[in-house]
Amino acid sequence: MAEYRTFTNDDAMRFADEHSGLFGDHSKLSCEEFGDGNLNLVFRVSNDKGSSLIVKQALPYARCVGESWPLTIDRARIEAEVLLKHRKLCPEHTVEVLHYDAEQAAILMEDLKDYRILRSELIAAKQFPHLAEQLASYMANTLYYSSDFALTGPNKKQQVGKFLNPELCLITEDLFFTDPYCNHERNNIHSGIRAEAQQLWHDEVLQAEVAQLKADFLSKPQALLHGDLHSGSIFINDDNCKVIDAEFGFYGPIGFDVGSLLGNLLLNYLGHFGLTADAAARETQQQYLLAQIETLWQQFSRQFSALMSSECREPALQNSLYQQRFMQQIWADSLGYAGCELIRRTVGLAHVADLDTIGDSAVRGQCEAKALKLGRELILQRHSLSSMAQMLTLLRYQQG
Ligand code: SR1
Ligand code: MG
Repeated sequence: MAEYRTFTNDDAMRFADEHSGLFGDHSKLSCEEFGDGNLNLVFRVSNDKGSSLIVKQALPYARCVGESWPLTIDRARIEAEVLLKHRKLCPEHTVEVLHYDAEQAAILMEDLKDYRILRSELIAAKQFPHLAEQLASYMANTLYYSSDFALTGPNKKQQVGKFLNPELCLITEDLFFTDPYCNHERNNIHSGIRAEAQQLWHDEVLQAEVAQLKADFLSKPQALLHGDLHSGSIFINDDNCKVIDAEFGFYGPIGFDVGSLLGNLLLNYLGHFGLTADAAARETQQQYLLAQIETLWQQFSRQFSALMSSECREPALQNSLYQQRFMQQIWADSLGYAGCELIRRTVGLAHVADLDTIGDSAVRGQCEAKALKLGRELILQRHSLSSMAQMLTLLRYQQG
């Protein structure tokens, strides 16, 4: 295929057939487009023997808004290259990319058909015993091995250059750190929390802290981030989980990935006040989520610290006091970015189903108000909350 054109089902089948040995007989293929994300086309191509692959194509605009929001199709390159890199660093928990075509901005990848999207599963109050350990391992490996602790100075700078992702970073810069704190037309505010949302626009103390977090996002290239590590970017089953959708990847602050994930687990925790009517079932699910949140940080910080102390090749960075300070900084950043995620998913352009699918409008408003309040406290208190136990105490105290 030559010039870029938006794939039809036939194009996707041809693409999958050409670039994999999986199918054999082209005439027996079928295809459906089932993308429901914000940006891309996603096709499943199957044969009559039950084999299937995924074709993902970047559209030249943001799908959720339309052609009035043009967007580079080079994001498919970033996505393919981040996934290939992360798969080298953590093969167990990264989806496999089989082929990438720059011209068509299309990626051929494995179909995780034995897996489900984590967000939908958590909304349905499902539990996965290894969730926190597996995601902690994914983050520790991908973030440590792409950082200054593992790479030489020249190699790291070359990697930073390769993964510059200005257009998608700008989306995050706007949606995460700017829109929720002003009366922006892109915001999407439920009528039940209009007053709480308006308070954000005049909260200069909060805005100063968000400015610091944004400045760090702009200028702290610590590691190759996934860049959009929410529960819709994770496929899971009882045995394993795999991360997908890395088009927002770039070199940024490590706490951004950790905080995005923590923020989404917290959104789900708050959502269950409206999603799960039965008090005992709700309590069980929320306890499960809190245990996962605790384990996620414990395991991530333990693994990342162990890697720093045993693998670091750069003499100056081997200093153990410096390494402790580095972990404390990741912790505070993670809380701050988790707080931003809670706020932007509640009043910004891109919401989450954990809150949006709460049927009772008044209850939804209460859950969203809790998300704004918790988000604000996490941002403001990120340097004084010195442990996960303290963070969980804040959460329980606020909801009590
Ligand atoms: C216009 S893109 C909106 C959001 O969807 C993506 O998944 C990112 O989270 C982005 O902020
Ligand atoms: Mg995505």
